[in-house]
Amino acid sequence: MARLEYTTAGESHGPAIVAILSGLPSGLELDLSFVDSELARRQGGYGRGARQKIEQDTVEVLSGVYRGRTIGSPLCLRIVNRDARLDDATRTPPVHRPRPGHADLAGALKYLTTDCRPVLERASARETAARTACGAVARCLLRHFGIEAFGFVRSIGGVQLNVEASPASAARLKQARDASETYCPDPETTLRQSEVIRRAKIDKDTVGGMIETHIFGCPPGLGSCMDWRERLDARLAYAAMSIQAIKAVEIGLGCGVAERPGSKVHDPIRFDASQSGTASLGFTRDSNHAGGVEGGMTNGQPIVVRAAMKPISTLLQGMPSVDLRTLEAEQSTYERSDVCAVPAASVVLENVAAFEVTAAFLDKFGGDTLDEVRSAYERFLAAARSLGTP
Ligand code: EPS
Repeated sequence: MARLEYTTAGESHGPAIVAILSGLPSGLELDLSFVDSELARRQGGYGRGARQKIEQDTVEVLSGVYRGRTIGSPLCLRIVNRDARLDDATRTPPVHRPRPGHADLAGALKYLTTDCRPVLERASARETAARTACGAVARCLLRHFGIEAFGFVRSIGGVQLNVEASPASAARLKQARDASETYCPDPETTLRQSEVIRRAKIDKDTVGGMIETHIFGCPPGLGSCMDWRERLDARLAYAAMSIQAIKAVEIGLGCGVAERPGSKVHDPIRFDASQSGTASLGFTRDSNHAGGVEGGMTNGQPIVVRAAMKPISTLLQGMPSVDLRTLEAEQSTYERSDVCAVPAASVVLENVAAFEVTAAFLDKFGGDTLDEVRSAYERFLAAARSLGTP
């Protein structure tokens, strides 16, 4: 069995964004309406630009499926770009004045060109449509095992939500998040975040924020302490950091671990037999500062990943830059863009994090068919629950 993985192709204004996803077992029913609903959420949120009024992202599955179920071969997923105009030089003109913060300058230097257009088209966060689709497909598998991801916006422009997510509060918070135009599960914080975005738009500026994902129901033992490449926290950080505009990633308490003594960081271990039917297998913790990962492996607690998104680097007011043809000082180019894409990024993080958990899940329980995966999973849980019993 190949490891679960995917690659993407496509440019922001090319004909389509595609992904090749391989390593799923056969027999998995794909819930494409769920995948499309995640794509629609990714397009939304207050602060998005005009592009999202043009696109209506839906996924087409071009391979790997027979009568609605996977057959074990690679899936080819396609999301068509309605605003496909890469060959129209009048509508996608060359870009000679790189935007600070975007891929423009570094990419132009790397590819030895004074036209940043090809670089920015590929660097665009439009690619995250494909990444979201792959994560949502993977979640069709996780659901069979009671594993659910919940992502939301923690802060925008410094306006922070002070609510903790837990398995018990997740359903209520999800409802609140889905009613929020900033994808923040609290109406009052949503209003204040929206105001920050509205202000940035008036000021011809942009704003970033913090996004957070919790994954509930993971059994212990996903990931590995034996090989640095298999550490789940490292995989999650890689997936999160590779989302466009992410500049920092935290697991659990994250940067907070540096400020406290060990006794205030580590999560005391207890055993409660009444909880042995849950993902913790009965090993309850007083807190979850570890964010569900110890030694690079899940410990049965919810996985918590947080990421910091910088403000979008296309500013209507421009930024000091240089014309690459003349090397004269100029304001950076303005391209149609978003004022704030933090809500969208929260959907991307939720799905890419779920994808990494699915990959680790299949590393441990993988088989050619979904039934084999289920048997391996159940065998493991039975063995783990019998630990310590005479
Ligand atoms: C992006 C610029 C904007 C965003 C885009 C990312 O696109 P456009 O230049 O076409 O208006 O909307 O994101 C998406 C298209 C998307 O689907 O997320 C950029 O420069 O990275």
